[in-house]
Amino acid sequence: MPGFLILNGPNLNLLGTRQPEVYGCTTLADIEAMCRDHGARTGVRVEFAQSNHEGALVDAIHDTRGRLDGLILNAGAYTHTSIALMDAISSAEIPTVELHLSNVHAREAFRHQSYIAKVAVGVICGFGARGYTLAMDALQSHLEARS
Ligand code: CA2
Repeated sequence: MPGFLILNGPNLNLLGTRQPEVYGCTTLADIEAMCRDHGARTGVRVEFAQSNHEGALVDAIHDTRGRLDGLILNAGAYTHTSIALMDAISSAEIPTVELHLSNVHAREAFRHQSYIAKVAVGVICGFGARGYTLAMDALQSHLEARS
């Protein structure tokens, strides 16, 4: 059974509590439950984590190396700034899907830049919480096509 880390960056612990017009009403705990449920139905072992700290996210990415099969990363604002996260993905050699709740391309210009996309298999954005399970399916298909 493949194992995926679903990793969430800064401020995503606040989901469902503020700015529902941008990020929806679903909490991160709800999303974790949806992903675990989806994993149980589709045969994927799910690890789920969130941190507000760039170094902790780097550590979590390193820890996937040789242990897990894929990474789904909503790096939050670090998406647009973090060469460290980009390098961590490259060094862990983990197939990665970049994920965003909102359609970052329809928002401010500074959200159009992504360091994660440069090392990702693909990007899913704009589908709200549903994007997490879409990303799981996309990553699973990618791994099946590769093997
Ligand atoms: O759309 C996404 O998923 C983002 O990764 C969310 C980040 C943003 O910086 C990215 O450009 C796009 C921000 C997450 C902030 O989360 C909050 C949740 C509730 C209330 C306030 C912020």
